Amino acid sequence: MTRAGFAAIIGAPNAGKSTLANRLVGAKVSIVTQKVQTTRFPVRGVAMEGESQIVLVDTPGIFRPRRRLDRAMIRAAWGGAEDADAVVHLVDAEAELAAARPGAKAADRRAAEDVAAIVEGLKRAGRPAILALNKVDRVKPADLLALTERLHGAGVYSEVFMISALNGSGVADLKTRLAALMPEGPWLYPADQTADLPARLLAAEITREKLYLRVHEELPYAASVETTAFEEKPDGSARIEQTLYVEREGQRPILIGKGGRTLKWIGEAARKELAEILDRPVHLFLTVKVKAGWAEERGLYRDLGLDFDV
Ligand SMILES: Nc1nc2c(ncn2[C@@H]2O[C@H](COP(=O)(O)OP(=O)(O)OP(=O)(O)O)[C@@H](O)[C@H]2O)c(=O)[nH]1
Ligand SMILES: [Mg+2]
Repeated sequence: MTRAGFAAIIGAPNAGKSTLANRLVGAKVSIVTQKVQTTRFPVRGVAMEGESQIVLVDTPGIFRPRRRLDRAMIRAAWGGAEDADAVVHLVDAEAELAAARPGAKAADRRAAEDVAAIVEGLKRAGRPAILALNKVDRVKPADLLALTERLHGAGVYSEVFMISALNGSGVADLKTRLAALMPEGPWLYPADQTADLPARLLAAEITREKLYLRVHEELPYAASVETTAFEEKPDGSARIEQTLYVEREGQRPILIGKGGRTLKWIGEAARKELAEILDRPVHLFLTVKVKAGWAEERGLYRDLGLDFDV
């Protein structure tokens, strides 16, 4: 008898949600960077485990929002959890432990505050979640035990898993558990499908990932990527045109780099990966434009499946 359902992965920015989604699916469905707030909208990935189909919903990190895009991202993350058959709260165990030590870094303290706010949110929602402590490859087992006890004490978790989304340890057990939690029913996707992002959006995400990897500080948050043309050529290759938006004129030269070096690196890295994912040669053309209000445009939110008015 087959099972199928949704499992949402929620958590603070940078907890490793997209890494875990990719690991469970066994393919890259969501972009990953070392920077917080990489994922901007819920991304689905399809994992199979025996007769069970688990549709993973990778969500944007939940944090204290500042701008409209932040609020929409967080609303979407909680929305993903509300609609799911299982909710995994992923916690960066390394950051959580570091935050409790004297002289902790601001980033770790912020991550711990976000975790506390998510625990409150889960309490209010009144539904049990699975706690998954991530990045256990970076912490001592003894510390992990104390952390588990503390978080479990909040009374919002049905069970705890200790995993490394990066090296895969513990992920198989979590997957088995999620499979068992899926309701009986027919599969929602063909068994060989792993992702459901439209090719244009996936292509834009890959380029955005490279931008995040290459450009630092505030710029990634001031940038967005749009695929403006996606053409299948008769020779079997794909011709893709994309526009990279930044908010201010001063950001344009940073994104382009000396002699165009930065943009070239981004384009080359994105092209390589797209060729792999699409399994065909890719010709990628990038243009940089300044559009102060891109993050205030209704159309963007619609395209990403985000709510504009939150
Ligand atoms: N050491 C270690 N690093 C990890 C692990 N899981 C994820 N990471 C790293 O943590 C960083 C963030 O990973 P992401 O998967 O992008 O995190 P996210 O929760 O999706 O982040 P947002 O989309 O910004 O909310 C990346 O540099 C990952 O390589 C892990 O188990 N161990
Ligand atoms: Mg992510």
